[in-house]
Amino acid sequence: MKIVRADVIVTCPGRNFVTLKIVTDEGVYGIGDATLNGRELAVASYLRDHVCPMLIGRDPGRIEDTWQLLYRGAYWRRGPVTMTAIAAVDMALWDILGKVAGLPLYRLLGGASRDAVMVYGHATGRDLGEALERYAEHIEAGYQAIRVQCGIPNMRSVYGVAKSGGSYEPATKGAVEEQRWSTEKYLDFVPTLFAAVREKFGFDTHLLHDVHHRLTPIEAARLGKAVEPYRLFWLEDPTPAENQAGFRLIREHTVTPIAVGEVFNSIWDCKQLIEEQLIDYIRATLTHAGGITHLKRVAEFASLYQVRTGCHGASDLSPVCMGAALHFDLWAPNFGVQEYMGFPEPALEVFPHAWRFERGTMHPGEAPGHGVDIDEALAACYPYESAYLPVARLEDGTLWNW
Ligand code: KDG
Ligand code: MG
Repeated sequence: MKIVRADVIVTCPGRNFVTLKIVTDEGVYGIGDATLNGRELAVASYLRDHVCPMLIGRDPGRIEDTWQLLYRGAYWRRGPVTMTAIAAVDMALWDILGKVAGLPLYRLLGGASRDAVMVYGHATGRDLGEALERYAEHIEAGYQAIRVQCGIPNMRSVYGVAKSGGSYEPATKGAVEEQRWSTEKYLDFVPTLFAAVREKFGFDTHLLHDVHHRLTPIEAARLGKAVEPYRLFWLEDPTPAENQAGFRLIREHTVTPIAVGEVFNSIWDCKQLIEEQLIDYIRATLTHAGGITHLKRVAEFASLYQVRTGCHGASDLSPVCMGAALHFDLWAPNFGVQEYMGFPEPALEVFPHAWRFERGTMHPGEAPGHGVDIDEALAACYPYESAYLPVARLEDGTLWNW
């Protein structure tokens, strides 16, 4: 079997997605997600202009060799654009392998380690009352794990909260949105939020929260310590992770579990964090961290140190990533939880899928491969729309981590 075509499809059914479709001489094809939020066209070009021509004529079954070729062969290793492009190829090749074998991806990986995948949903409110209402709705829908984010008194905007009170989408069309941030106001308020959740709903649900890189290590340590009584499932991205050793400071002060890694693109981004057991959950995703071949390596390495997976699953990772991630989660022996934000309705139509949601858990389905397809004619009805992630500034105007 040989690869005869590799096409990049850019579409915006509610938000932008980049998809790679690899077609073989036997008519079997596979698809992979190549979406890098706010930088979509860079990956599309990397694939179209540099990677796709290299794939023509190759045996689609040589997945590992193709991964090594694209990683080592580029000479310029790692980085989000490169690793997202490699991930898309890898995902599409595993999809082809599953279709050829007539088996769902999770069975190729070694079979199911559990009956279904626990997912966490997002309860977000512009104020405490609204956040508690959304939390109650998630319990009603059967979620066992719920992330809570909430507007901060006297702060104009905050990460993770939709302005309209509907579902949250950070990318904005047109100009880059500037948000303001006050660490002091946030740290003063956020323990109140967790206290209110536990007081109203008890301790039966797993409670998660995303700090979104906003604190310094010592501030993160203070927060982790302050919220210990509310027994969080995890505190996510408490501080930027370029300096992996910085997490030692957090660990020295708190037993609140830490989750990191949605912006990571290779095992080298988390090597020290995992080896020194500075984190509890690794959040790297298939799409941004080199696909199934590489994330499997990360998960296996993490398992040696009792670090569990908690894959990023925001709505800017396409339904293709979601499908593949659910197979990965069903297999991974050290799985922790999977993020699930849902998708805009048109996106679900453009990407017909075998996965299903049932009362806080998901299953990838039994279709061969990863079980997600693309309706190209429908995708063409939603052309790309330029959109950017916001930036954050401190109240005095200093640019901060968004
Ligand atoms: O593109 C950026 C989003 O994926 C990110 O802001 C979402 O932090 C996020 C999360 O935990 O889902
Ligand atoms: Mg996050």
